[in-house]
Amino acid sequence: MSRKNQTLGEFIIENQSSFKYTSGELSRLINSIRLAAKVVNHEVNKAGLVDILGAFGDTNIQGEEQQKLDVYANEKFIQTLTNRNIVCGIASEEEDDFISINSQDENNNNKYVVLIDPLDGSSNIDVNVSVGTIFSVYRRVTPVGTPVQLEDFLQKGSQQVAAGYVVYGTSTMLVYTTGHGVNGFTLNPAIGTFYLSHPNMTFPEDGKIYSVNEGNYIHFPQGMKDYIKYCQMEEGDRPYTSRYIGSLVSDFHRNMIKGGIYLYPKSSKTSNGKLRLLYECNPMALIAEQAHGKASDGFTRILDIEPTELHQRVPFICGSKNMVEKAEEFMRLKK
Ligand code: AHM
Ligand code: MG
Repeated sequence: MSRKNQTLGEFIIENQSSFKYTSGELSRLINSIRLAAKVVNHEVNKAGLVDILGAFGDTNIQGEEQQKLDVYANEKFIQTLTNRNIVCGIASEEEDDFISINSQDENNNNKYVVLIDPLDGSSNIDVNVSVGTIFSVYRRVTPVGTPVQLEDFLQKGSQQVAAGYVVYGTSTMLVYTTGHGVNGFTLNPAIGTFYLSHPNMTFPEDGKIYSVNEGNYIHFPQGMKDYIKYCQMEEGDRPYTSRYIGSLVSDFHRNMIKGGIYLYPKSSKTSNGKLRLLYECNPMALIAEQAHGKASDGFTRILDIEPTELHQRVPFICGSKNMVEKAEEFMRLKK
């Protein structure tokens, strides 16, 4: 039984028996993410104080400039999961290829792989706006004890055993699901402990907020343009309110609490949108569905998409169920 003010540590132990496979491995994994999140949070919070801002001078596989904190967060999450011998493989948005942990230890019988976006929305760092970490967990499909393969990572989102995010906001929160609803924990920075503050989080069925980078409107497909016009039309409870932080985790988090829809469609400039299926869309889609919301590429359920490559991008529509269904209706009318 979860109760408010329970620590994340207590919650993990008490809920361990509800996991499909109860070896304790998944509990250790969530614990490691909790630890790395605290370390990254500490660094994110002092970003304005130390000379850590600015481009690192490196570009990641998507050809984008990396910020120093991206590199730091990437290292911390990988180190924590590797050193504690928790998983057999890791794929990160900041790495070109996946990392096999088996290859370093032949006795590694771990079953889980983690996919992570260590610091999402990092262009927000140097203007002191919230950023986040997104993670996704799968059971490997290749035999335990052998080096992980690409197919262990290229699984459909519906196969995820856990997913979550950390939002480094006015408070730092860790929100996650292991397939039994969504729970949110707030960090008390004075003692470094996460407390259950948001048990059983759910999207309101309907909402009044739409979140989209409207600067790209001219490049959107007609169905998306029509849906945005619908959001702005005066009728019933419309026009909706427009809110866009440009940090997926924060936009999603607000919409889950207040009711809303997040849209990152394809455009004439980006044929598959911007967001990555494996590191961003799948984990957020699992959380959305577990919170009674919906996630789609406009036509297909995100969790049903068969991945073909690690850094694949996909259009992303996610949020309150009725709002996502309405957006899909418009998309179907005019592809
Ligand atoms: P990133 O992984 O490079 O940080 O990009 C992902 C971010 C999301 O957090 C955010 O919703 C989106 O990019 C914003 O993109 P845009 O600036 O094009 O609106
Ligand atoms: Mg990202």
